[in-house]
Amino acid sequence: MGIHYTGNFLSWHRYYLWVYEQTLRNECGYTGYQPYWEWSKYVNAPQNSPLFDGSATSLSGNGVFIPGRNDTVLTAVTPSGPVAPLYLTPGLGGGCVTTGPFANLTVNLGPFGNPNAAPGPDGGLGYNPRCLKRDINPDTAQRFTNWTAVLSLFTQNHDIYNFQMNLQGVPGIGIGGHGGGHYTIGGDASDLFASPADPAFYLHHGQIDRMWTIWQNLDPGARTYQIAQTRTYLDLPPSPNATLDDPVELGYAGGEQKTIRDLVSVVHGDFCYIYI
Ligand SMILES: [Cu+2]
Repeated sequence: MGIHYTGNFLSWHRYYLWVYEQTLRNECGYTGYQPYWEWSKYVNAPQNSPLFDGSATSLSGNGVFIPGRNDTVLTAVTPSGPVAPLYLTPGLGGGCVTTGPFANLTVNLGPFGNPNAAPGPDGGLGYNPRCLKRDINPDTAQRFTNWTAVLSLFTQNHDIYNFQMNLQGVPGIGIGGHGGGHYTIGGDASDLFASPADPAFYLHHGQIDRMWTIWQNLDPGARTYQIAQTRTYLDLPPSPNATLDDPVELGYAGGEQKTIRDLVSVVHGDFCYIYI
């Protein structure tokens, strides 16, 4: 609960992605790069995109369609109280992923914090092997990740607080590109804790990281080392502002401890990459 709506949201996820990419290379013999998913490119029919069309070169297709489902209701509590709920229509799937390279992939963690699934054993933190589910949702994609919405992140946000709030979604107003991508894939990818079990998570967060990099590079002198927000989710409970010297760690997922300062630049710290 310390990596969303916090000062380390962008840096923590950048580091997590980088450790994943390093692991693919160093332990699995992968020689490529970590790609990203430009949401707006396939916003009208993400289920038919090269990422999700179920072909051999995709990240597998949609989940099996389950008819007759209700809207997903998203609620949030902010320091000034509960906000109006947001309603997302059901997507085009909802069941297990059965096509493409990740057909029959097993997800072990969760559900946890997934409005469409009851918590798993131990409140969602226990071992719970089951199929990977998706519910690809063009309606959610068009609402939150259309090209105008993506572009406005750069044209409307002149400090990191507003940028990262609008990217994550202002509670009660929207879910931003971050929530938009998670809920466009749906199923396990919209689970607060289990979403990295869907390999598409890494392309979604590659895009998040790309958005941050582009925003920083519009004014690198002023923006690269800008951070905002505190150390707790929406500052609940209240906590100090995050600082560049705050430690960043991935726990069981690996990697050594870093500071936010080590992670904010893609070329000046430990990293050496750009987005093209
Ligand atoms: Cu995310």
